[in-house]
Amino acid sequence: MSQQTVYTVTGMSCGHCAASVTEEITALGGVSSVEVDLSTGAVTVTSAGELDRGAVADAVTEAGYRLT
Ligand SMILES: [Cu+2]
Repeated sequence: MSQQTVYTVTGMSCGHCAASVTEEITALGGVSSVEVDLSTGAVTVTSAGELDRGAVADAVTEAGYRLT
């Protein structure tokens, strides 16, 4: 069963930022889609099961941004 979680990421300003965050989060196991809203920083992640928030935070940090 897939589930959606909305995270807020600060520091993204353009499509490249969104692409980096999307790439890093997509690399986490079980993630089927990532949608980024640049105007709000909302990142909607669809995954097969519950994601570990710490792992998502690490992925966002890896991309160069911060999970709030
Ligand atoms: Cu950017």
